[in-house]
Amino acid sequence: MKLASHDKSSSLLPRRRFLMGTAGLIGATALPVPAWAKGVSMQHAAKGFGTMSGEDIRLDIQNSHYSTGGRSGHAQTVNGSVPGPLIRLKQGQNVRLHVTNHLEEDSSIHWHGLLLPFQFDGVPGVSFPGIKPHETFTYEFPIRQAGTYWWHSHSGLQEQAGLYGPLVIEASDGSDARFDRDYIVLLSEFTPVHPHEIMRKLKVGEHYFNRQMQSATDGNMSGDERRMWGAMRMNPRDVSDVTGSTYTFLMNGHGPADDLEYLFKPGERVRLRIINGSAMTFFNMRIPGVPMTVIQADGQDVLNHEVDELQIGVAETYDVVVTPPDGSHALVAEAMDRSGMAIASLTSHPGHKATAPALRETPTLTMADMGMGMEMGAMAGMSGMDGMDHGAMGHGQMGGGTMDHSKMSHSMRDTSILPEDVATGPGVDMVSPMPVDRMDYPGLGLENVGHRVLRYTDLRAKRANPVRAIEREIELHLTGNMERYMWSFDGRKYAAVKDDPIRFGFDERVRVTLVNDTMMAHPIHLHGHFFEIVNGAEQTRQPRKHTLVVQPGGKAAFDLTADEPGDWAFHCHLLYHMHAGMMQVVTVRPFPA
Ligand SMILES: [Cu+2]
Repeated sequence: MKLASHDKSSSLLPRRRFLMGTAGLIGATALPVPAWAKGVSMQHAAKGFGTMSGEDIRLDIQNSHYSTGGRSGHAQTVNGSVPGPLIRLKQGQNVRLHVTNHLEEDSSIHWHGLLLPFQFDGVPGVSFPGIKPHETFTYEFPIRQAGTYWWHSHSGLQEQAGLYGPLVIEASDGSDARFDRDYIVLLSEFTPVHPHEIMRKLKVGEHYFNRQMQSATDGNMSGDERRMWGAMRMNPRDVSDVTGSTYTFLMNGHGPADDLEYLFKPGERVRLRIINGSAMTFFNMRIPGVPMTVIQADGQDVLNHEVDELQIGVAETYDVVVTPPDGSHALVAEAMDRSGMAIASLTSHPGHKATAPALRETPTLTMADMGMGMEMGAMAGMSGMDGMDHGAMGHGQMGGGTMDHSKMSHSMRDTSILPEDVATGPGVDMVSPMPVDRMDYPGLGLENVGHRVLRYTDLRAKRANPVRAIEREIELHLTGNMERYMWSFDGRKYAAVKDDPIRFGFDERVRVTLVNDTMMAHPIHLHGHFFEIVNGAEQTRQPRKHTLVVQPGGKAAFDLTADEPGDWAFHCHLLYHMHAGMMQVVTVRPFPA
């Protein structure tokens, strides 16, 4: 056992050695020690990342140790850092990525948002067998696109442990040179709790991580409202599955205590490539006093749109351009449930730290989040009413009528209203009685913040899409049992549908409508394609995305030209939802199969 070199107190050495030896002995005989902890001296992970470029890139996956702000624990790293390296490529080049797995378990890397042959997409069990311990797999493909993307493990819960990093592809037309600075803002979480322990706790107790619950004697709800939520066995503060009580929120691998700094000179145009590489957290991104011009969504150019704040779902990316005035500005990524934030200083004065804004109040779910969009008019006086989107409300039932709580509770459990092909059973404990399109919803807690917030309905593709008529429409339900932590598509968890993929004919044009029968937002990601989200724009201007957030109790649609043959993963990008079964395989091949 090698002692840390900074420990100069020689009198402590013998005792230290003795204690460590004993601990090792006990560990080996009495406790199930994970393979990575057995006599391995783990490297301490670097925070932040280096850059890898060129045609041959080597990536080494290994166990490490990470700490920030008084929390520390096990991490899994690529090339020794959290996040792993920035992979910076050029549109039109070829790349070979040689990935060596030094773990004692299978691993993989998936290139999130990239168009490529499906056998190099990196999803074990779908596109390839995975990378066995101590083996190397070489991914090889041409780079057909440009923009901001990321990469992450698609094995188990390794992504939560640190196996993720940014991926940027420079456009071949030279357009990336129009900015003075080009920065990555990669958002994620660190947890000292092992990811498998988080999964176990989510299974045994729904509210284990949520310390913001309104109890019956707490908060400002009326007795009537409390009885209503109680009758539905739901809680309006049930916003996130895992919160800041467990997570430290990171920006480029740095916690709030690490004082991350982005430098600029006054007058410069600064591009921020915002990537939500977290496992479970939606973030509200803002720079108080500095407007942001959105120029890209999910790596695809959009028409310039200026906002003061945007909510970014897990696995999404947004590129924004800012021209900050002289001074130090807080670059704030507040967790959607307001349980913490990732933060850095965007400053023209090196070493000068920006003042962090206070966390805002935890937002509260509304009836719209329960799929009662059209009935909200009857809910006058309910908690959260002030923040509601009145545009989405029906106007026929306004007027403060009495509401029948038992009837409402019953309608949310009424699985008979689901289409026949949705499996019902213990995996489905809620349905949305009246799901409405919520594409104009800015995200939970941002309905009434008093400044401009990005909505999906603001996005317009910069390059026009080819005009294609819809040939087929399908509807999929996002289903779950919150208390048992079961998540699925159409009531069937992934293991049960492996042999029954969603089939698209090659080049088929399909409209897919996703109906969210749960009270959580799900960021739904399709591998290997871009779809166009149906956001009210004319078809040629519908923005192309790889991930679509379907708001609670709402529905959302995308148009897809299925022109990438192969088997592709299609799943919720909340890591523990995917792990619990909210995943499917999409197969694209010539008909008849
Ligand atoms: Cu989900």
